[in-house]
Amino acid sequence: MMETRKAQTERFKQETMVATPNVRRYRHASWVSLFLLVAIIVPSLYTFAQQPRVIQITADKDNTFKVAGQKVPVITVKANEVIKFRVTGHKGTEMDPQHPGCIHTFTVKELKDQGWDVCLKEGMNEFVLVAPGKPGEFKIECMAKCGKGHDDMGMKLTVTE
Ligand SMILES: [Cu+2]
Repeated sequence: MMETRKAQTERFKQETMVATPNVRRYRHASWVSLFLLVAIIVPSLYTFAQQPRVIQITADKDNTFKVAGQKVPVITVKANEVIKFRVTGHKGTEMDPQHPGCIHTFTVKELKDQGWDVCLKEGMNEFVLVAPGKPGEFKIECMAKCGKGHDDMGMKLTVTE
């Protein structure tokens, strides 16, 4: 028996109606996964871009601060810059009872209240500090009497615009 045009149309409608939701669901799913992918990647890129700069310093056993590649250690940072310090500490010749447990300290007198006063231990000391908001010259000093050379144990901190 020949299928009438009406019947054909009817059958087509039915097939389409059955097929459409699946396609829609599939399309929907791929948009969701694309969205999830973007939602995961974008924040991680953002976080990566926000990582603070790392500055490596040694607070050495001869009671000096050292920065690799610099004869006279100077640290230059931007105003309000967030810096991650990695300070390797080596015990000097004396321990200061005034600073129990600290082989040296990493101190900027004017910035003590902003966290720039860190007790250094033997080995790796990692800490994050925020540079002051205004340009200027500061001195990073050791406040723990660590033996010969302690009085000169310091390094320049330059804050630029
Ligand atoms: Cu010292």
